[in-house]
Amino acid sequence: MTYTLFYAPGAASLAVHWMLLELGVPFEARRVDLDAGEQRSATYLKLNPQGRVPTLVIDGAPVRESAALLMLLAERHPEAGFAPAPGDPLRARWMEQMVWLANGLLPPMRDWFYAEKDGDPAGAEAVRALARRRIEEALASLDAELADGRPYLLGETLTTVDFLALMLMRWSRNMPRPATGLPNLAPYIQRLRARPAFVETCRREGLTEWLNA
Ligand SMILES: N[C@@H](CCC(=O)N[C@@H](CS)C(=O)NCC(=O)O)C(=O)O
Repeated sequence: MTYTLFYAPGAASLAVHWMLLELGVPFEARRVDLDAGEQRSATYLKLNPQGRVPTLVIDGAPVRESAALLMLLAERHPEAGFAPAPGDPLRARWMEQMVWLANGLLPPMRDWFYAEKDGDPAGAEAVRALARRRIEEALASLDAELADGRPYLLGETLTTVDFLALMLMRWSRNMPRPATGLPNLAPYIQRLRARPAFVETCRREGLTEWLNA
């Protein structure tokens, strides 16, 4: 079993990088310089035709999409318990949350950051306004889920939902209403950011913002 993660600091690869460290499995991490356009090099496009990170090469085969990678890693390492097993009553909610984060929160985040690049710069402000509304609604809904005092989004157990959600919450740090400003998300974020594997991920990626004091 070999893993090679193609990542960029703080990008959609962060959740996968963090999960690999939580799992404690050996892997190689290769940085992709997005500012230099390395994601569009012929070599990288062979691994990831969309020119995006993350890509995780598993035993020689490239796999893309952060949420899919988290779910796949949970399946490959069931002993870690980062996903409810088939038949577990929480399994449906886990799938629902993973797809909703990937489908409902990640796309408006992309729109917020890439409005000019992905679309017509003349319409970027309108795209960003809609993205902001969707992001704030999604963060409010995550905040409401934690209102019963549960430590993790699925309940008592840390799962891939938390890896994906925290990465997305981190992206809100310079937005008008960051996740850290919500009453139930604030302690949740503190708790997850204290995990040694998260701290180590930030150290390896050279991230100095959004750490616990
Ligand atoms: N749906 C993808 C999104 C990946 C994505 O948009 N990655 C960004 C960084 S956060 C990227 O590679 N951007 C470089 C570019 O678009 O040129 C996933 O979840 O893996």
